[in-house]
Amino acid sequence: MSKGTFYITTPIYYPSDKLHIGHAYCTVATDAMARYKRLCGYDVMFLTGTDEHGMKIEDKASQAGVTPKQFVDNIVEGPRGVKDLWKLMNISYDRFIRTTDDYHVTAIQRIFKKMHDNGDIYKGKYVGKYCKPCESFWTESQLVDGKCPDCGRPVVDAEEEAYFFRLSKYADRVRDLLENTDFLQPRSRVNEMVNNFIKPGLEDLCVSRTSFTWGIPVDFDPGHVVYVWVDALFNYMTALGLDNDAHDDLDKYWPADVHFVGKEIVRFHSIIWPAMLMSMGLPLPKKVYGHGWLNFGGEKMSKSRGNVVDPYILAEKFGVDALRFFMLRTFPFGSDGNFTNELLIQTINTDLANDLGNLVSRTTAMVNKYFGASLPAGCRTWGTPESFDQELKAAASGLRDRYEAEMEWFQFQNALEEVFRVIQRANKYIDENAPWALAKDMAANGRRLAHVLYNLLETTRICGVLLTPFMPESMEKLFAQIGADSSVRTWDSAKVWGALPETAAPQKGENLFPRIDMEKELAELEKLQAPAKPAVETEPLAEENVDFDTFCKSDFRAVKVKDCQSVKKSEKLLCFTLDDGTGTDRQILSGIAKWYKPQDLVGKTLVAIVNLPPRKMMGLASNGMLISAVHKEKGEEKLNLLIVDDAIPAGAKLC
Ligand code: ME8
Repeated sequence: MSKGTFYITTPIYYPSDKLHIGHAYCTVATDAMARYKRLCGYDVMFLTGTDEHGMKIEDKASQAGVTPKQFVDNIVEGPRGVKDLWKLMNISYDRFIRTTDDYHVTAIQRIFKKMHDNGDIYKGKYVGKYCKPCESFWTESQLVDGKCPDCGRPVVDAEEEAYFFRLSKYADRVRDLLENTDFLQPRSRVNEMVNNFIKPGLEDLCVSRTSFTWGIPVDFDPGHVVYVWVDALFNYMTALGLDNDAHDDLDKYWPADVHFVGKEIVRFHSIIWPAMLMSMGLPLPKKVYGHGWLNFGGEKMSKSRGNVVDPYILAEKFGVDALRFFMLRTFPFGSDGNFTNELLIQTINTDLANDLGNLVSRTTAMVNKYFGASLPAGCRTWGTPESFDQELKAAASGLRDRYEAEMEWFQFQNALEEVFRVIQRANKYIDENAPWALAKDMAANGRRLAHVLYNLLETTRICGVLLTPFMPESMEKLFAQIGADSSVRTWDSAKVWGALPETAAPQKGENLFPRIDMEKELAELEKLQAPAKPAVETEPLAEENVDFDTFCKSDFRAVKVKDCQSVKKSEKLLCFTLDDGTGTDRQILSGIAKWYKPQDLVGKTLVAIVNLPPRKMMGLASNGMLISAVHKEKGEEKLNLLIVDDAIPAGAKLC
């Protein structure tokens, strides 16, 4: 009998590039959660999909010389595309939504119209900034150093007639939801939302665009397309049948039990999403969980930063289950984690090869060696229990409750820690009992030996059941090796010590998790990953054009360094005395002390922009700026001054 329903979602992915293991992180977590709930006996709906509209996709398609639909079709359905990746990672989703699906398009048009009809969507004029990669609108005051506060990339000016959603109207209700309920987790994200977005005042949200066409048309006002986030967020309900006939599961599964989302999109899910549902008079999801990022080299793994790790390479080398396990075992779900190949191999070697793999192979080998096909009937209760028997049994039979307590709060790492404590306890139990010593005198110790081995098989079984959501394929193999049939792989049986029949027939099989030669594999990975991880990273090109006349006003000159000194009390600044061809020395300060020794620059000819307004730094005047080139090498920031040919005289104009 079903324990009820459980509806869980991942964000729907932008098919603007191939996905990487950063994307797989959230989906693997969702999959583990969905499998766990199914194991517990819930009727689970696990939704994932793709978010296929927006200016970025339109731009990318045009660069690739195909239509936007052809472009997204290839990334979603094509080789090594989104669906292939989920197959590789063994993702057990129940439904896959594409926002280009007809039913979704129609439903969004109806939803938009309803919010227009109820007065929450109105027409106005949008003037502000837009971040193309994030598909986000920002006001000037929200920018950080003039750039997108989410991703740090340049924004473009946007001004157009547009529809607005009355987000401001829902500010108090949303604040109450965040502050006084468990809606948003982990709790630390609540302060972030309230302080950064609600307290400064929620502004109405621009929810239509006219500057591009690749979106869902507003059917009552041609030329407008629905803002991609309105289109995207409602996927969680259209996929169940909201305002469409393609599905009919809304009553059964809505409200969602939890939306798993990355931390940078918590704002959309915990402020805009509930406000729109309030406007529509619809029930709110029960929870939003904002997980951390998988970083690589200290920065969020993302295609535009060029620091992505290819899941295919890792899965082929180490197996999908090891990769799934690694992501959830190593990093707390709510915080960021830094991916390294070393850490991956270390986790596989320690937890999977040493602890779990050894337990299974040693136990099954000993059963076969000392008893043949199976243990003798009755061995479960033979002998007087030793204190370490009691300890092991207590640890294993109490495990399910401890694991459940962690899983219910999405604490995968802690749940796995509980399981591995028991596995480690079982390995210690082997040493405490020294079965090889007992086996020397089977007449005297045979019964004790059988009992010890039974305890080990039974502990392994319980751990195997609880590891199934994380490593489904490997646990199938584990169960086959310890002789546990489907009746003792259940949630209920995970709490019952002794459920494994004594005469189950364990069979030593292939090594579940072979030990990895760290040095050899690291060297190979380095080679394989090199193309995906460029040694040299440069800033993306500016998205905004500067008009020609403005550019021509900048006066670039060759300048010769007459003197260069460190600036007292400053770690960054160097003070240059320059010949700019006018006959009067020019002083410029430049924050490049990290890269140059002052004496090395004397006599060099550099390039400076000389018509910037004077600035004071550390009490010294700076009249212009030296031009340098910046890039990153293996994640480290590098800077090179533009040093030009000595044949260029000081004062020569660059044009
Ligand atoms: O945000 N580590 O799509 P998306 C962890 N279409 N998670 C990561 C990650 C990393 N390195 N890189 C990406 C969108 N993600 C929207 C969602 S939902 C209505 C619309 C996560 O493809 C990211 O945090 O850019 C996000 O949760 C998910 O991948 C999809 O990102």
